[in-house]
Amino acid sequence: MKDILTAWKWNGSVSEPIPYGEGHINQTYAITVTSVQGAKRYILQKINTNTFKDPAGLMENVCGVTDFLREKAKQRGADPARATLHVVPTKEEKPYYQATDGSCWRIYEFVENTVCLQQVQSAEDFYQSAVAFGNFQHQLAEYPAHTLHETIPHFHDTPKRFADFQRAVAEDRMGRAAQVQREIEFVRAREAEYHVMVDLLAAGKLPLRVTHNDTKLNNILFDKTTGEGLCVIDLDTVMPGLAANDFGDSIRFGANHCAEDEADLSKVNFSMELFEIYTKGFLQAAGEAFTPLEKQTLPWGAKLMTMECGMRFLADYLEGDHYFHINYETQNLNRARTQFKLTADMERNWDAMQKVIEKYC
Ligand code: ADP
Ligand code: GN1
Ligand code: MG
Repeated sequence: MKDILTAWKWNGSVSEPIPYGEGHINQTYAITVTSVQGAKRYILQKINTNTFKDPAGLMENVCGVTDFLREKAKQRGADPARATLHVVPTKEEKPYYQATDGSCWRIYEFVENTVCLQQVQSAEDFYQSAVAFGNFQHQLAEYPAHTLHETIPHFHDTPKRFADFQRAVAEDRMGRAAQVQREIEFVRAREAEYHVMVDLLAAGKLPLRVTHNDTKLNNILFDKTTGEGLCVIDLDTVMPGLAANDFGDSIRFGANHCAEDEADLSKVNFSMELFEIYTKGFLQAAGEAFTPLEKQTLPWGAKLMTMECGMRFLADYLEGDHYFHINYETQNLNRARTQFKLTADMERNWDAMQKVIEKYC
């Protein structure tokens, strides 16, 4: 990896990269550059090119969006260095480096004095994350969407995800399907619902917006001092998408008090209180621009993002865990089970969820 780092110009000595963070897709490291001025940290990432087939297009998106958000931060008097990611160009002024083995690497300035949360710790954190993701979408409303590359085609196309899931079950490459029949049935039983949002989009009833598409709590850095949701990170999936999906993915990950792979399902409970807090923050920040139907369909965003993620985890478990990084054998199965438990809870709370949305419209 030391060789990789020579692609950048450093004014100091560069430390050994240390694995960092808990992302499921890229390989992330922290590095420290020490000079007479002191120590400065950076984030080094190996872009997962199995997932992202067009790293050049992806980095064009990232640079375009971060430049745009930096300008917005300056206009509102915020610190542009902390309000968005900052790509460090290589010696050749490129936004990433492609090594001789084909691997692709990028470096971001490390946003210091921040925390990244793997679980909601307080209602206030979750509210802050809602405001940050809402603002992110609101600010990018004027971004020229047609210039964005679609970094993963059909990313939130739930019927397509279901078809992929069905294929994984039929192939059963690892011989694991027999042990997870209950979970497979849970996914199949909801087939008719997977079309709801894509059909509304296809019928021209929902608008495409510039969305983040991976709005997990750990894709936000919070200011350590003020607790403010400071910087939205992980911009690899910024593409035209549905507002309800950004809303829904945050709900799936954050509106509960457990880890995404919690094995004890009695601890996995959808929290209506957190759902309401997120709704309030998200609609306060971005709701003004939404159509009535967009707001009405937010609960569908929550349910479908949760089911979609659950079927993706289960499909990956059946296929041998080649997509999401795992630390132990049944991690993707555990992740799938938490999503199904949360979905069942949402179904029981469906009317109450609609009422919460109405309250903040
Ligand atoms: P992945 O796509 O694998 O999820 P992320 O881009 O989300 O990768 O990065 C993984 C983790 O690294 C984040 O959750 C966060 O903890 C940390 N991280 C990423 N970028 C920065 C940054 N610029 N400053 C500080 N921490 C960062
Ligand atoms: C992945 O990259 P990361 O860890 O933020 C995945 C999301 C899933 C999420 C589940 C590009 O997000 O779609 O919702 O895991 N990202 C990609 O935790 O597939
Ligand atoms: Mg991430």
